[in-house]
Amino acid sequence: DRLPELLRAMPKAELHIHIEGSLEPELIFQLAQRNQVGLAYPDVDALRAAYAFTDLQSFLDIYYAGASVLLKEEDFFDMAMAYYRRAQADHVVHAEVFFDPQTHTARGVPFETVIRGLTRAKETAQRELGVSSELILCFLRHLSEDEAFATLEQALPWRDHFIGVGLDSSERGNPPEKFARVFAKCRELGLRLVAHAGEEGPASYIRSALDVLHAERIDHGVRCVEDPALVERLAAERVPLTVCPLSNVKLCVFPTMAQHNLATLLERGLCVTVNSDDPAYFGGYVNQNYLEAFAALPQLHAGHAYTLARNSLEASFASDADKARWI
Ligand code: ES4
Ligand code: ZN
Repeated sequence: DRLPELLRAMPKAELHIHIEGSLEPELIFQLAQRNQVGLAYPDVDALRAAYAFTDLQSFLDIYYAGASVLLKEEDFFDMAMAYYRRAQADHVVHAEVFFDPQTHTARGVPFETVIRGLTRAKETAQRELGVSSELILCFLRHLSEDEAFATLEQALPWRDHFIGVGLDSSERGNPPEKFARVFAKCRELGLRLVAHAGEEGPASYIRSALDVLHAERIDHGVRCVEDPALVERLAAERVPLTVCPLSNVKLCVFPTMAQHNLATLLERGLCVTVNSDDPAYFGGYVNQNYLEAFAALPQLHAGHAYTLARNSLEASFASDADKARWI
């Protein structure tokens, strides 16, 4: 069976990766030592043993704790370079990388430190690894819209360093409507717009992300199947869904990979992509997501592999010239 080799080797884009979720336990301990930050776990094995999640919130608690070791520009650079090396190994030609500035500014780390480290890594990855990428600033939806506006204000001097904004963190009880005004402002500024919706939250959050926020892509979106008219619309408008199979299983959105709806979404004609979300926490980088999904879902064949890879390149915010080179 040559399908695994095809999945590994085909050129692809990754459109849903939280850079703080690429922080491996070994690097967490290395940075904790370098920065003299205390951790609640004695060693790498104890930390990894805590990666048993029951839902999104149980993951986010440990994800924000892991990010506490990031203090200096070099830390953000080292974290992102480790991701870019893994992405290159998985034949990722283009990545659109989420970052959560509020997780850092809330701890007294200046926005400038975060963006300088990530930008330097982005440029180094292009130059030394041939991996192109863009940065997407995510607002934390468990915080207020005023706090999102304050973050946007801090980011504006760095406007040319990120291509768009997203919305992440605790979905339930934090609907897209809460961020309508800040997304409207970002839209006026010409920023590209994406939002997490329909991961743990209902299909109605996907509708609001489209109609209220004007999101161009939906991150996750797997709960769209609960609303057949919405599925029709997503297909007709070719709204990309950035699906993260291993994430969905680790956070108990689906009990097992065999029960994941990836094949169903493809069958309904949706522009689905496969992504890693938080690879250090969920059991693998993007190729592992392709491999495990295809291994568990017998309906998926080589044709679906090509479709998923082509979708990822097409749904990216890369230039038409770059897309023409890749597709
Ligand atoms: C996230 Cl899986 C997921 N969902 C929402 N927000 C996030 N931030 C990092 N990973
Ligand atoms: Zn995510």
